[in-house]
Amino acid sequence: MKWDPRIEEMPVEQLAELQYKRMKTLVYRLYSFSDFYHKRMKEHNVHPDDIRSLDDVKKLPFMYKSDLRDNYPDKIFTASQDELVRYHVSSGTTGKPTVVGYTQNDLEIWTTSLARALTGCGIGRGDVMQVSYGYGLFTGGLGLHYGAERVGATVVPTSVGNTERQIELMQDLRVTAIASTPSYLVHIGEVADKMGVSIDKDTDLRTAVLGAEPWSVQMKKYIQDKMGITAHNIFGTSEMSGPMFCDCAEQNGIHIWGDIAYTEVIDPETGENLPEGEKGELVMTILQKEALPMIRYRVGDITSMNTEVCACGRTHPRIDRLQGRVDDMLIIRGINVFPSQVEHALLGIPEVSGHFMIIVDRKGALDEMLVQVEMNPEAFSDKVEDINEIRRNVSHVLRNSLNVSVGVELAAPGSLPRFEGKAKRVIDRRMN
Ligand code: ADP
Ligand code: K
Ligand code: ZN
Repeated sequence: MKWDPRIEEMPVEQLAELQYKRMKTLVYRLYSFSDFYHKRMKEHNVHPDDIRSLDDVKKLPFMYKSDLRDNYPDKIFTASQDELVRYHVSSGTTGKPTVVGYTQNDLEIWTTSLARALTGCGIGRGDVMQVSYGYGLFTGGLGLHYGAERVGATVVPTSVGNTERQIELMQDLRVTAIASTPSYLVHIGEVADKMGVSIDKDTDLRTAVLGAEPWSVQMKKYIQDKMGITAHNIFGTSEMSGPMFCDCAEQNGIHIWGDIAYTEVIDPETGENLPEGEKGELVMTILQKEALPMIRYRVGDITSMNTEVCACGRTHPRIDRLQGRVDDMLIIRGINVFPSQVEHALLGIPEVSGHFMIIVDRKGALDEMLVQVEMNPEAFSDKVEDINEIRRNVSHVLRNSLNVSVGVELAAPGSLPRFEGKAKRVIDRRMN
């Protein structure tokens, strides 16, 4: 089933032609109307007239997450306040968040993209879809919510948390599909087991669209074989609008809608484009975005590209399951966390020092993050109440700045490792 077969099955040459036209329009528009892009293109000695084919896109400069942070909150926006209808906020690399904005048309394209994605997973009228992504500043909840309504599914907007209640509702409302992080779905399965409910046998849940964090083929197998749910892979970042691209019934790569986005995979060291099938850093240009345009955005995820027409008939390119990141971003329960954010937050607390370690592990299905931080010698005390008070404060500050709960352990001054050269502050035990 396809939401918009005319577009989704568009002949490859025609799709390339459309991409080229949109790229050209975008580049001219931004060269003329965006100070940021005008300057960036000038610095790289490229003029819109230099783009004479899709291949010439290589000549255009990259855009980075740091550009969004440096232009906080909205200096790169190309829509006026009158035209903006929504903001979402995501994590930056240094504790400063990045803000993305949407015009009505941007929301429409995002929703359309999800309508195609969900239809491709067989979700539509008659389905009851539980949206167990967080609703709020993150894009997952609201994005999937409107996408599911668009295809005519009945939405149960549970958001994340209160898992037992989610399982009761799943049964009572005969939920057939769910959107969540893969680890949260496995957690739901474990809680259900404890309640004596088998997701496979005692619920109607058959389809899941899972994303916001890397997940392995083994995890997919577990969800499909043990929980009896077809596990689709959905991908996107807030800079693109949010989750928007998904695999289809073939479950063999994520379709990136070519009329909406132009995809490249590059060598992260040299910036050179890599041949199809080779693994590298994902770079995306969103061809139709009004409020926050993105040309050659360095997404940071590692994947490879495949432009072969899919067995489902869709002609749009696919990317392979994402294999982690080129930078040090951690994803904790779907939430992006940079170690530099932790550092930034700790610097604001007088009782602790800048020496810290982050230990990430998985308790059951869920990520647990522990921050060990040294106390400052002046604040060091042997009174348990004092220590507990400081620890509570540190966890509170971290929770507020990272948007995710973390465990905190206070260490004695001088007790944590010191590093020569690049500090290795993260121990990630999740893949063991
Ligand atoms: P979201 O709100 O959808 O999590 P963010 O912009 O906060 O969007 O996070 C985007 C990042 O999340 C991606 O760059 C990627 O690292 C990770 N991510 C999202 N979906 C997937 C997926 N299906 N597989 C692996 N990683 C993913
Ligand atoms: K994420
Ligand atoms: Zn397909």
